[in-house]
Amino acid sequence: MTIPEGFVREIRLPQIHDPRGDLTFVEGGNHIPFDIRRVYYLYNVPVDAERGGHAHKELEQVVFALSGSFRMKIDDGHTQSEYWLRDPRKGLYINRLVWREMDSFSQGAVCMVLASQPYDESDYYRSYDAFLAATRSNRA
Ligand code: T46
Repeated sequence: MTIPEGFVREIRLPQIHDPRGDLTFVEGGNHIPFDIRRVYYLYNVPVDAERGGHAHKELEQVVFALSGSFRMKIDDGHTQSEYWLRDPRKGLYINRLVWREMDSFSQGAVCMVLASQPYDESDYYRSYDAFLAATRSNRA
């Protein structure tokens, strides 16, 4: 996963490896560029499921594939890109005002998300047109 700086970027976590297996940790105030206010995870995801399909007004997040893999399609209102998450040491930081769609989940995939705010439905753009209008006025 090679990701340019901008609306998304890679967050790389430490890995402690020994014969018993691997250990990775996340420290608030160190590895994540915001105060972690919420953690949630997606699991039991059918392989043909599509999730996301929205953007956030203020929320920042870092998304990890703790197990298995999935694809994230990212759109900043100008450029589209896609990333495969498959390494539990590597997260995808997603800034505010970024449209995301997730699919191609492997069997048993687990997605963990660290978020900068508690859940708030009013923070969502679930309409792509409303998202595009917001990016245009934000970046004008
Ligand atoms: C994102 C991707 C990666 C809650 O009650 N609390 C929560 O913290 C979350 C995230 C969701 N919900 C409720 C809201 C909906 O009724 O759970 C339901 C499913 O949420 P949603 O359709 O938004 O789930 P995803 O998987 O499409 O999107 C989620 C996050 O919402 C989103 O911010 O980036 O995961």
